[in-house]
Amino acid sequence: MSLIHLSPEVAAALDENRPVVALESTIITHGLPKPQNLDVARRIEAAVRDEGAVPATVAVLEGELCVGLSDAQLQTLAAAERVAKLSRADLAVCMAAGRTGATTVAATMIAAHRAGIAVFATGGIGGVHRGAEDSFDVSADLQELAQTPVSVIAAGAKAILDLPKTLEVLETLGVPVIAFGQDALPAFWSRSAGLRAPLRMDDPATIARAHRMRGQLGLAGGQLIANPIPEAAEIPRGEMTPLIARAMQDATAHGIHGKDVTPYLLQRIYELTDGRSLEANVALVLNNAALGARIAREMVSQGG
Ligand code: PSU
Ligand code: MN
Repeated sequence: MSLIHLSPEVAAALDENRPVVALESTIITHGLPKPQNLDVARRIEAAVRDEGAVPATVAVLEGELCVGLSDAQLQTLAAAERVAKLSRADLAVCMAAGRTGATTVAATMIAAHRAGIAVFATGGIGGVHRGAEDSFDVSADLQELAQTPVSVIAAGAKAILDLPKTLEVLETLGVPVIAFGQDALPAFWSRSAGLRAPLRMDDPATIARAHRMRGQLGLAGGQLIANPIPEAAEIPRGEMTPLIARAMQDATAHGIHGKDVTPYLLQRIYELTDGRSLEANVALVLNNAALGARIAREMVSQGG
């Protein structure tokens, strides 16, 4: 019996060497408010299809590691309460116990790679949290990018993180951080973090070639493609800064820590922006899904 359950559509696409883009599920269960999360999950899949690739949303459903979900499975997951948030440390435990869990960037990369999928689109990755010098809160996503050969398209890392420290750790780990089409590092809701990205690329073909070349060189790990949010949907950095500070104070006041930090901050910022952060989040993730599909198409046409 296979460890991974591919949906029929994803299995056929991989079999016929057609482009596939992996998608995570923590964004559905922990990153977006209900009930909008189901609609957004469907739209992300549609954005991948519109650019000519097959979406493969990843989740653990009653112990089965699924790559590609049916609409019924997507509905179940979006409506579920108290779903586990799975990273490298707890993926196998959830499967062994027969439970249901949503995959973070790290766990989605692991599943995608095992399934033979090289491209994965999401909203934002985890990173080094502010105050990490005291809390040691550094997302396992960074270490995963260093060891699993999947190209991840994200809108940069959120400003709830310490972005300079996140860049430093990624550099130490040997992960290329590539801004798409601009010099500045994107900062999720904003197009610029006010920092220069270490690398820049302007077309999907070069990104696909660089991914392949890492493999040919025997380099472990993937690439982080930082794709700026579309201009029309951007919330300027100056507007976000005080709201983020406020959300972080609230997190501290409520004793939020560990895995709960990122979901708490996202929910609090959603409230503090009267929902505007959600619109921005949706726009950027759709944009990333479309770019992921273009990169996946290039990988196929370059011969895997
Ligand atoms: N960024 C978002 N939305 C999210 C996440 C990040 O904009 O939902 C999720 C991703 O699944 C990411 C995880 O892998 O949060 C990082 O969590 P932590 O900081 O606990 O590693
Ligand atoms: Mn953490």
